[in-house]
Amino acid sequence: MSGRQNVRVSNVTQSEEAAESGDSPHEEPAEVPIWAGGITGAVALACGLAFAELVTSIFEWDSPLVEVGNRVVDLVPKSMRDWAISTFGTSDKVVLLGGVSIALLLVAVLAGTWMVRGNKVAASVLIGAVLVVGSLAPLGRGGSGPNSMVAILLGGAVAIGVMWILADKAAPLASRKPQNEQVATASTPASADPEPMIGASRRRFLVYSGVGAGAAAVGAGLSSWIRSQAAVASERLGVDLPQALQSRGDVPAGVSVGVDGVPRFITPNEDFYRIDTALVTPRVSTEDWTMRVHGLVDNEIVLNYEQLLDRPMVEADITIACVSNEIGGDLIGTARWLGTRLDDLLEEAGIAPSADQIVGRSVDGFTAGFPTDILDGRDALVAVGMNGVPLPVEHGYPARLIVPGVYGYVSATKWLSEIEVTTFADFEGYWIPRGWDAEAPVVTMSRIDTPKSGDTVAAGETLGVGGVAWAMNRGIDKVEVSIDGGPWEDAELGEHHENTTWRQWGYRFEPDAGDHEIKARATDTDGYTQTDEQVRPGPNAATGHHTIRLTAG
Ligand SMILES: Nc1nc2c(c(=O)[nH]1)N[C@H]1C(S)=C(S)[C@@H](COP(=O)(O)O)O[C@H]1N2
Ligand SMILES: [Mo]
Repeated sequence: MSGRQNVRVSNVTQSEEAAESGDSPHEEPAEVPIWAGGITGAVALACGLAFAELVTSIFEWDSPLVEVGNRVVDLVPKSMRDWAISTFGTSDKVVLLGGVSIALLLVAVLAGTWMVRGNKVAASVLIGAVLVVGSLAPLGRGGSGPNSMVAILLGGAVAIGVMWILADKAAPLASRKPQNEQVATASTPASADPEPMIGASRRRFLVYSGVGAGAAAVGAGLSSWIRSQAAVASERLGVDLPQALQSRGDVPAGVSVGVDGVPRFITPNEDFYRIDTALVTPRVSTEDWTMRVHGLVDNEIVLNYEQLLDRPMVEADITIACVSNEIGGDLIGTARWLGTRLDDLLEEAGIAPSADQIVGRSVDGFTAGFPTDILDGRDALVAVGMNGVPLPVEHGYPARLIVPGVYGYVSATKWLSEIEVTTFADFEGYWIPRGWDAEAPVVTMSRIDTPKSGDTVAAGETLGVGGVAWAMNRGIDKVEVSIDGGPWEDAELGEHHENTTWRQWGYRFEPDAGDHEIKARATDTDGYTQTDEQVRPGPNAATGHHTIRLTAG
């Protein structure tokens, strides 16, 4: 250490060095190289822009860059605007945003260079001026106005912060490499040479710059992804669904059993249960969407969204349910689905005789398969509509499978991208290796929706007990109720609608004062009555009678 200091002091004073290297002796003795200033400015700008874009994309505000670009368009003379449109055509937006970005980059490089060379005041004034002008640009022209202003100022703050950090890391780069050979020959250890120290500083500066640039890239990528998600939601609002060949007409009023507290026969979309393996709901634009029917088929079929909508459409009221529903649980819902018939589509494809499984594959990698012989004429659909609107994004927009009579995990693939005809021996759907049965017909079940377990009701007054029962694709024949372990009594049933839907039931009685236990059980049209054996879900659906306890007082 002392050796090196001796060398520096005795041999390499800074003025000597400057003179030897031919620089003007009147200049600042050591300056941070210009490239470091450029990088500082560019990285700071990228971080600031990415931050502003990210914030605005999260809050669904307009992009500040686009807002500023729009203001530029407002300000330039019409003749220039016309010239730009005629010259650049549909790329005029890209050229405009590119122009704004390049202008910002030049300013940032200049500010960065001043900053690293110690002209912090000049750099701050320059950045401040650009921020004031930029943040005023979105005001008063519709768009996100004040929100964009806030975003630009926040982005500016981030840019300034990054610039300070990088300027700080750039400062050591000002140390000069000694010019005279004496240093190298001064028999000092290599580590005493300032050159490696500059190398280390340079590396540190570049690492910080790289981290900043990486963060900016991640932020920019994230914000553009968020915007594309929002774009799918708004695209969906513009979808015009075709009419079904035959309209079903309204669900008859008689399906309702008229007991308060029993859920609506058709479940509103916003109340419909949801089961997704994906952490983030896939957003699939119809622009990029196709569905391929392949595997053990004679003819592969590939459909885009338009071609799918051009196919004959049918409407069907179908209840779907989740196998992991607990007794009394609410993982079940009924909707009026609009879609094209799966059996017709597969007939066009031509299923090979060796096939025994139809697998739906989702864009998110989820798969679900059911036996080919399920397609016995029932209304299995490639669905595009749910209760009169395009499938909600969470329920599989733009297309999903709906197959009455089997649980969702083996059939109801959302964000459908492929239908593969295969065999059970060759392929297992997503949940099968995870311990669930490969075949999963819906188990006959009933649920008491009202009253709720633990309720207190009026003694001696008529109490409406009610709920739903389901045995999809067979249909419900009977629901019975047992009070306090007494005999099974027939409940009243809502009008039969379709075998593919649940059925409402109700039972009225006058409870005596005291505690009561109410059980329900359903019988399907095959004559099967729900077993009392209590089994939790897995590897197939739960069984047992839903039982509630209440107090009359
Ligand atoms: N892509 C995909 N499709 C899927 C699932 C899933 O996790 N991912 N879950 C399935 C299960 S287990 C059920 S019960 C139904 C639920 O459909 P819903 O969320 O529209 O109610 O979707 C099925 N389709
Ligand atoms: Mo499920």
